Amino acid sequence: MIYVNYINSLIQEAVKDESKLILFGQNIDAGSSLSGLTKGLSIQNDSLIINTQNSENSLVGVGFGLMLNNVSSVFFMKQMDFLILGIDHLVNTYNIIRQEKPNASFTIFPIIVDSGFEGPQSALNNFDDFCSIAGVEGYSFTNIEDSKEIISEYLVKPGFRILSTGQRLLKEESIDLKVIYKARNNQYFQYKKGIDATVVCFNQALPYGAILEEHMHNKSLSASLFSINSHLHDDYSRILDDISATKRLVIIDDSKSRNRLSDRFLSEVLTNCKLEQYKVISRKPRVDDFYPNNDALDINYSFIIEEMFNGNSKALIENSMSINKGNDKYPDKNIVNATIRKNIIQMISNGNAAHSGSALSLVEILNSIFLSVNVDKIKKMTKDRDRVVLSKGHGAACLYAVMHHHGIFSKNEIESYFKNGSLFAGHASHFIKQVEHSTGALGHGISAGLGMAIGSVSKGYKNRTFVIVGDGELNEGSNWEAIMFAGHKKINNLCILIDKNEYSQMSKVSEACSIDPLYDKFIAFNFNVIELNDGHDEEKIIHAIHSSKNSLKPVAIICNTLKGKGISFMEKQNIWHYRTPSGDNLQRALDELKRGIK
Ligand SMILES: Cc1ncc(C[n+]2csc(CCOP(=O)(O)OP(=O)(O)O)c2C)c(N)n1
Ligand SMILES: [Mg+2]
Repeated sequence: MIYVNYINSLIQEAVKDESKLILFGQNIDAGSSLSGLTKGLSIQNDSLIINTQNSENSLVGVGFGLMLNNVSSVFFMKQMDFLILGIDHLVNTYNIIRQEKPNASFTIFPIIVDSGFEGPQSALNNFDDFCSIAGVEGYSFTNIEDSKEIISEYLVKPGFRILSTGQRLLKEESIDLKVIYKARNNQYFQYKKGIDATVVCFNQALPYGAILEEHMHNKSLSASLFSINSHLHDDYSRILDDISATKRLVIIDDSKSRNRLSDRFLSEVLTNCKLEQYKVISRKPRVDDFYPNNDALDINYSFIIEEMFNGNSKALIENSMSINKGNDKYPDKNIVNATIRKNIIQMISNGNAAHSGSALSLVEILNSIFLSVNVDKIKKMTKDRDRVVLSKGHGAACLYAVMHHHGIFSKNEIESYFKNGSLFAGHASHFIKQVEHSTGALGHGISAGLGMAIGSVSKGYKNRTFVIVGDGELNEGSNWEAIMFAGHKKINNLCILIDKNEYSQMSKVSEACSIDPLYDKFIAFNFNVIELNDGHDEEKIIHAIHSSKNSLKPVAIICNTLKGKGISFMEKQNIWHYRTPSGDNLQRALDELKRGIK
């Protein structure tokens, strides 16, 4: 069975008989994004399933509030990096209540996005860091047996914890390994007992450990195999005894944490055990980790075995990925918006990516901005350039295609979109020189743009900062803090453009959590507001940008747009938030666009 379906069945089982349990998160009714993790949940009459908006900080607070009111809940989250927004609650609110040992249960269940392509904001495979900052219990799992033990034990159990697994594993067939020992509180599991070496896996690395054990077995060597499931330190004496007997240790850790449990474990081993040989297979923490890499480790098993049994050096083996930084040729072309749309669709289709609808609604907004700014300064990245921050970073295909249209990126570069090793990742990435800011986790662009705008005022630059947000994105509370501050300080070189296409990830914004009346809200926050009924009318957008140049307050331009604009069967069809155009769909889209390209 595919692992995501298996985990889904465990969740179903764990919640079905619970009374007065609240399950919440974005689109959890529909399976929690498209992974299917929470699809088809059936619950008791007095329990609730609540589809929420994306506002992770507040929702973590809600979970703790429920707990304080003795109500149990599970918060399902699409990506672990979104939980960063909730870190304040994880540290502070939880600190207040952790001493009380509440009877209610609160579990956060995020997925670690470790399959690359998504962009720097999503490259957070740092579960150890999370648990160590906040001192919270965290468990990861990788296979049939440990998932079953952990989910059935902890999904609904008094107290608070985070449970997680990796996106890469979810897509694969479930791994079936026989457990021969389970440590107290599910801290770790043992899968094999051997005499020649001990293999200890951290984070989501067990599948590599199992392959290594198999390779050893084929060479008539036997290894003990352990996987550490808890991300907080524990008593490892049984593993230390095993290592003392085998005298050979391999540690495999596929996380990107800087504060790794495996480092602490190794120092404990080196203090307590006499080793003949050891190897640590992990990433050396470095800035490249935050490039949009696939987090899979590339392990040369024969080499490791050779080194373990015949090598001299006790070495750290680093796994590195190559990054394609693109080339610097910028063709100078004139392209109409239909061509920009054609490029977007081809980029998304070739990369097998998503977010067509989100990119298509942005075309005129972004193109109008680039038609209004000094592109040459952006190309050269002068200090006084106008700054363009695409806060809804999942619309990156449009940003890249528009910047290509303005001669900033080459065709080759944008064609590498969403391909392994390319910097042109699925979410806007500032590892590309002319992209102002990395976004993708929603709710970050306005505050970063506000800082840029204030910075310009302090330096005396005459430039403006443009931030483009989605309407669903405005559900994030962090936006409103920055909006309030900008209005209060009258930061008039900040211009926010809202792509108001009425849809969020899967539902309508008005259904998930309404942001209306948006015009009045911005007025109340001391902004000058311009609302455009047709957010695809370039002349009007450009006029709004120019006419607000001398505003004494920050500016908001509300653009009423169509999600999927320009391709008839994508317009207002939110399935194109995720679906990749291919085959007949692709052809139909390109045919429709061809008519607009003359
Ligand atoms: C902090 C955070 N929470 C949740 C998500 C998941 N997410 C990706 S796109 C999206 C919908 C955003 O809707 P909107 O801003 O209206 O953009 P649209 O796709 O409609 O252009 C959501 C919730 C995210 N990227 N970041
Ligand atoms: Mg929207």
